[in-house]
Amino acid sequence: METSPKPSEAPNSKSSPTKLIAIVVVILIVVGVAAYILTLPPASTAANVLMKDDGACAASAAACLFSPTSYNATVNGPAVVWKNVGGVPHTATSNSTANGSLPSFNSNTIGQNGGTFSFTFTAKGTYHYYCNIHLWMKGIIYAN
Ligand SMILES: [Cu+2]
Repeated sequence: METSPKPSEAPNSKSSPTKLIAIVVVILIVVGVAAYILTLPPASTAANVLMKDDGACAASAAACLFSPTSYNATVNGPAVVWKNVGGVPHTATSNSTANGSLPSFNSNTIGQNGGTFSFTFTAKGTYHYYCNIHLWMKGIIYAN
């Protein structure tokens, strides 16, 4: 009876460092995977309209534009996705004066270097919109 615990202690004392190493390895793997996921670029969103600029967007600069200038959207989706591929922030803001009673939309500021905004058009019509930061940037969405 007294001798039986002694053999079981020996494997225990050997397995403790092994368990510790295993735990450390698991932690390292988890931390490594988490760091990898966190440093991945955001999933690329398929954009329909790109916001382009020359990095300055001086008043009335032709280099600042929505591309394409006009885009055909489908009512009730898929959503239209704007992507800012320029070097300064932009917005996609509906021109409620020109659009009358059509639903309005406003992206608020879309960050440069890849910021996106999506909007699903729910009513057929011609939507004029502009950048609220650079008022000379204008675009049209034809929702059908
Ligand atoms: Cu802009």
